[in-house]
Amino acid sequence: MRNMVVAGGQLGPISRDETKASAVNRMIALMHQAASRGAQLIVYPELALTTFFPRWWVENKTDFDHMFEREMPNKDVLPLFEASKKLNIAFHIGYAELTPDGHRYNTAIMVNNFGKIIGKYRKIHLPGHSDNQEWRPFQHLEKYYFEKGNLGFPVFDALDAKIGMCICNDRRWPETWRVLGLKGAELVVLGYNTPLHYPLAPEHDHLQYFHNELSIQAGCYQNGVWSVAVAKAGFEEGCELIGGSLIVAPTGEVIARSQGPDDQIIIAEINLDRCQEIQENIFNFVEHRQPREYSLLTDE
Ligand code: CDT
Repeated sequence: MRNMVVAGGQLGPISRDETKASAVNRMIALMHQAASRGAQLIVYPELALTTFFPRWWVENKTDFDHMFEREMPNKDVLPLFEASKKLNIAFHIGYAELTPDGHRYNTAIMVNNFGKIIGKYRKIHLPGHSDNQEWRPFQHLEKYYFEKGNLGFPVFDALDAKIGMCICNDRRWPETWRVLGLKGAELVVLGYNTPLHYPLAPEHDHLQYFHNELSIQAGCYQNGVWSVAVAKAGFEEGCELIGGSLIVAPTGEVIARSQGPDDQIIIAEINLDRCQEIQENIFNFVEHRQPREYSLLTDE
């Protein structure tokens, strides 16, 4: 048995004027809770250092450059790296990345318990729009603020596991999970900021929690992987974000779920060898996949 204790560090809302140092302090408090319960890994949300700024249009996107990180770690985030070393716990965190040559990405990194960045992902499925749509109660301008990620869907060795990464909207796409599954992932970590209200189809608002669980449970089952999926939740700058952070087994069963929209941890002991129950049977890719019939999936 390859057992591992994993945690999700769900965050409540982050206001527009909250400092990154304050957000980091909140995450350190959650890290202490998780470590005291034996966690080896804690997963934080997408864009965990700031409010979800793509909800605002500005004529010049550089007006929001202060929401981006130019290096990692930097002075605001260093205390989180130091806490992780002291507490002997790895972590995953999402943030807005501004590269030295001026590219902007919605990024997540995995940091081991020695404070070393061992995995990085830049979000590929960017939802929303790139123009100012004033009819909306709030914007969803990820296509304006970010470029599509250029690192593929990574799976890397860490904590004696094969860990895959994706971010928020990626979790709704079966292709994300299948690529991670084909690369041998055993645990998929992800964070999200999901508004309860979907202006394009408000008749689906009551289904937001359901669609979150449905996507993650299906992704886990159909690829025989574990997942820790973590929200930034609650009423943030006039926009209600769903909570419902989850830990899901390779069978698709939910084994931990957050309660309410505030800062809190979810935690579970998982057995990575249980991936084989699915990967060697119903979804044995070598035995049963028919990739020649799937070429339409990758044709432009
Ligand atoms: N952050 C993010 O990707 N949120 C999207 C909202 C979809 S509606 C534009 C999500 O898939 O949850």
